Amino acid sequence: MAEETAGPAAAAPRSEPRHGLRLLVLWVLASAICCPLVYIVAGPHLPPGDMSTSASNQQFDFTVLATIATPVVLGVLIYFGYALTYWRAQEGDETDGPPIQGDTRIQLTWIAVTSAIVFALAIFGTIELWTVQGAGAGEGPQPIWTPNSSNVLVVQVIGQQWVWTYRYPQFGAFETTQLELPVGQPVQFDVTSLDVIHSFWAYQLGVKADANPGVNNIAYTTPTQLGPFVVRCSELCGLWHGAMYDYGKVVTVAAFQAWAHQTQTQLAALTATLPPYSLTYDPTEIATLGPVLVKLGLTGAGGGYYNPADPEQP
Ligand SMILES: [Cu+2]
Repeated sequence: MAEETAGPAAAAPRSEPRHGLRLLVLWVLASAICCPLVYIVAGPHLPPGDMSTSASNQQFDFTVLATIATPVVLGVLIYFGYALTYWRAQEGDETDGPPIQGDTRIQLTWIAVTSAIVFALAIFGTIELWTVQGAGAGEGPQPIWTPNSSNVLVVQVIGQQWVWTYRYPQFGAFETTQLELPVGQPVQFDVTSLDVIHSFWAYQLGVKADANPGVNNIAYTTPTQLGPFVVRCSELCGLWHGAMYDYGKVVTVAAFQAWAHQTQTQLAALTATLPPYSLTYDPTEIATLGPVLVKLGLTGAGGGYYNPADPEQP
């Protein structure tokens, strides 16, 4: 169309550069540079870090996904930049572009590539979910993955409006608002709730498990680094949902043993008033506990049960 108005200079048709080849070379080069950068440089900084085995596994998954996504993003950006540079309409050119009638080669390539990516990711995701600690998430009462160790520390996580408490059944089942874990030992979180649906989220540990009343939801991890980690509720659970925020701590095995035995002794009187350790608790029973604790002078001693019927509690 443009040829009709072109002057004699265009008598020999202007040879169009091979845009497809140029785009392909640009894309392959950019991908070859950026994919290793994303995997090697950005990967170790992706959340949730590498403070536990489950966190490391999630970081690996995110790194793989980010590396696969890199050529896709580069493809879009490079095509976008190339089109803006070379296929820009000339000033005053009001004509339509040539109609696109379909291209079997591009269509087949598109279907093959996207199918391959989707199927590969489905297989990768299934393997990662199944084999790697249930990906650090709650696996329900019957986990399909269990740690290969006889030395598993069980910590019961109890969500309640609006605080997390923890029971340690291997240490007399004392209950506390402090979450301490030993480094290098597999931990089994038994997550439940006394009232509404909460979600236990130990961010740097890469553990996130729903806390549902009447359900024991099991999640595993093994802390691999010392230090504090953030615990949040990640399920909107009422007015003070945002206040269900605290820190846990990974300590040495010796420090954990000392803390656990000391706390067990300190809280012995309180533990005696608690409902017997169980995988779930009946909320209607819990409501009667507040007055007992007040009578014993034990509120705020680490039990932390909130009793709406008790005027002494906020
Ligand atoms: Cu909550």
